[in-house]
Amino acid sequence: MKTLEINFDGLIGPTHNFSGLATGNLAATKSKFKTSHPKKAALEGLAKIRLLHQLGLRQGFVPPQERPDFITLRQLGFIGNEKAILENVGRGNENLLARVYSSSFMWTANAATVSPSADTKDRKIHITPANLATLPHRALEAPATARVLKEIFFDQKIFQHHPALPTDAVHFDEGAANHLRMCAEYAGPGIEIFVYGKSAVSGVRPRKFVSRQSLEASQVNVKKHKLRQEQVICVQQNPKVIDEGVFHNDVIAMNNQSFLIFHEDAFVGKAGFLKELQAKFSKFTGRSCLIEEISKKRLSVKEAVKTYFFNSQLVSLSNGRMVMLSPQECFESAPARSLIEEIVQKDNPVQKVMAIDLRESMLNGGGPACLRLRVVVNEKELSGIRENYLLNEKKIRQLENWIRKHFREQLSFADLRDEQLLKETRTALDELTELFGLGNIYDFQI
Ligand code: SUG
Repeated sequence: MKTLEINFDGLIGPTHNFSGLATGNLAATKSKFKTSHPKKAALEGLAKIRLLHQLGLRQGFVPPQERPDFITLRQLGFIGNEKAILENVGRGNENLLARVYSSSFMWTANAATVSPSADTKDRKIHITPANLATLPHRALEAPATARVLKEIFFDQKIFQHHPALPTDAVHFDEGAANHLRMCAEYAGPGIEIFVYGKSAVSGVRPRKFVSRQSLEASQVNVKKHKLRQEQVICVQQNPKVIDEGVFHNDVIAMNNQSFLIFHEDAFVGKAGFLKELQAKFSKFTGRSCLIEEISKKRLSVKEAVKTYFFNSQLVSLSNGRMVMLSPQECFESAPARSLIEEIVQKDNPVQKVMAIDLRESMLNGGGPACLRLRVVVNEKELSGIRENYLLNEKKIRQLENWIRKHFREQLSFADLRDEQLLKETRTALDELTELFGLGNIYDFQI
């Protein structure tokens, strides 16, 4: 039976803006209050989807969440009609206004952790939405994410949906951005690597910025996903690199199948980790994995954060070779560019590196790999995914027209107070729901 990886990209929402909400994310902090360009942003995201589709990969999408988030505002005690609520929030609380308008759901690498059936004891695909408990604007996403994932992966005989972990100052979970799966082929067993930044109770941790993933959260995911300990590695991300702006593991390491590329400063206890990985990998796959370690001489952590080299999206083509989709910014940096040239020449599965222009997402600290959630399924399991959320050329064109029709060219922070923006956003989401038959994923009524 054929097994494939489907990338579910988050659609960039009509309220995409720069509010500097993500402490420890240097790009987002630098972009605070810049004018954003929602239409350009969404079209850039869609261009990546189209490219992957044209490369022969299966593509799905996760629709934007409703913004502003009135559910949260009402929970916080705002009453009255929506216009009055918005006026109240807009007058007194800029930070809250920014939070409920954030389009951060677009980075679906943070939507959930997914374990394919080849790894789990009950042979189901396990999905845990991330609680994103570290940052308030991201924590808002979890309930709607859980809902849409259940809608997309509807067949509960195939997909085991878990609730997001409790928000309890112990279990901080940022989803697939801190999860790597090494396998010889998608159909076979994998080694699942859970990268955490701190233990909530003991051990070293960053000094300047927060760590977003806790060991305790990763351990619960391992248990709930019914993974075998022999197929799991929990490794700590180096707190020093978190303090340099590496807020997720996917800013310092990437992988696809048996190929891992990582920065020499990415992990605590690197030698032990690599030894364990090779041992577990060969035990379960009968092969060895291919590891490319990038020295800081080759690429400093600072340059890695600036270019998002490690957030390149590494995908397999039908010929078994790989393509690396790297942020445009890598091609504008001498060290990242020469690294790319070297990777293409070296003896490894990468056939080609392509530049991806995602400037608007990058300004908020999100590169090509941040925008997608990987889901490995075989042909039978594919039938448990709602077709409406899978893309083809026609649907990509429909999405393009939808973006062109509804999204603003630009948005400044002051525009978030504009009641008209709320109306436009509602109309856009309503049309998307109709166009794609998305089911009952939004609470609002037009
Ligand atoms: O959580 N930025 C996101 C970027 C997430 C990138 N994802 C991965 N690396 N997988 C974050 O830091 C900025 C929003 C603002 O400030 O307006 C933001 O949330």
